Parts: sequence; C-alpha cells; structure tokens
Amino acid sequence: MFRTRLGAVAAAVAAMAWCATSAGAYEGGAVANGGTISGEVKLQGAAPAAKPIEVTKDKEVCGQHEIKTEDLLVGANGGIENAVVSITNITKGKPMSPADATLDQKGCQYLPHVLLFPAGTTVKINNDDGILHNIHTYSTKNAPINMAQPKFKKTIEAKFDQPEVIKVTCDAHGWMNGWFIAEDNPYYVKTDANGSFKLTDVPAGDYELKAWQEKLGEKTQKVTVPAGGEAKASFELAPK
Ligand SMILES: [Cu+2]
Repeated sequence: MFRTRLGAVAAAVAAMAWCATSAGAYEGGAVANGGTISGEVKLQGAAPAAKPIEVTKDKEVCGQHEIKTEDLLVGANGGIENAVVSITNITKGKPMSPADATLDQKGCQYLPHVLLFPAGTTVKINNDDGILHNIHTYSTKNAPINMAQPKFKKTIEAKFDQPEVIKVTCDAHGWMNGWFIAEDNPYYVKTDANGSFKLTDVPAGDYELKAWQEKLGEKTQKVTVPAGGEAKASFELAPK
C-alpha cells in the first residue's frame, strides 16, 4: 500500500515537473533574417503633469532634490515613457541571455522606476542612501520579499524565477514605488521619453504584441513581421 502510494506521488511529481518545463518554454537560438517591430505608445487626450511629492521623513536625505510622481510620464508629443512593449506568444527566437538587473534606492526613489529582466534573473537591490529602506514586493508567482535594508546593508539579492509583473514599494517611505517585470521571452522593451520602442531580431511570423503601463493597463494587437523587414505598431492608451 505504502509502496503504491509513494509510486503515485512520484509519478505526479514527475508530471508536474514536466508541465513546469514544457508550458511556456522558450527556445533561444540563432535568428536568420529577423525583422523589427517599432512604434510608439501614446496617451489618448491631454497629458497630466507629474505632481511634486512632499517628503515627510528623512528630509536630510530624501529632501535634497525634488521628487515627483512617476506613474504616468508623458512627453511633449503625447508619448508615454516607461511603458513596456512585449511579444506575448513567441516560443522561439533570439537567445534569452541572463541580465544584470540592478535597482538603486537613491534620493529615496527607485532607479529605474520600471526594471525589466528575463525570468531566472537575480536582481541586485542597492541602498545608496545610507538610511533605512524596506523593500516590499507584491508577487504571487515568485516568493514575495519584505525586508528591512538598514544603511550598512548595501545590497540585497533576490531571484525571480517566474514571469510576473510585480509592484515594489518601500515600507519606510510611502511615496517610493516601482515595478519589477520578469519576462518569459527576450522580446520586451521599455519606451523612451517620447514613447518610442523597437524590438529587433524577431523571426518572421504573426505575433501578439502587448503594451503595458502601470496606471493605464494593457492593450494588445496583432502584428506580422516580414523576413528581414520592419513591422510598425503603435498603441493609444486611454486615461482611467
Ligand atoms: Cu525607503
């Protein structure tokens, strides 16, 4: 009886392990005659101005420069900075190389505000301020972190094995917030200050392209990449 039950458990574990590696697995390799996808992510309608944040704690460090809200940064032409554009359904393409991903806590802000990296990356979380921060990640697929980082603890390392969009806050300074985004394939990019983006070395084919922005949510569209050519794709995100 015991033997049989153990055998069943072993079979179930083996099946789960197989699922974990086969579902959503990405295969990287050489891309012959790949194309590009480029475009812009724009805001529909008038752009709100970033609001100054009142520093209420550790003013001698956090108050040395002006801190503004970063949840919706819009350029002069309506382009949205820090939106993330990615292919959602690609299983084969350029290699997914391990990334050096670092989050700095500097002047009581997260730099960068949105940090992208491939799943499996170990992120370095630096405290450059010489005061107490407390990193808190709101993840469900990866183990959440809620850890005090006193001034003598310069770096915390945390590994993110599962693809996930993760909100990050500091429990010591209520205005500090940012995002970790662990991707399941290497076709992802953050928009620049004008909302522009470009993905390169995309194998020819039909894909679903997603634009995500922390405040406006996400939109998808179909895109066809020609061999060695350029596909254009632009997004308009509506205010909520
Ligand atoms: Cu902090």
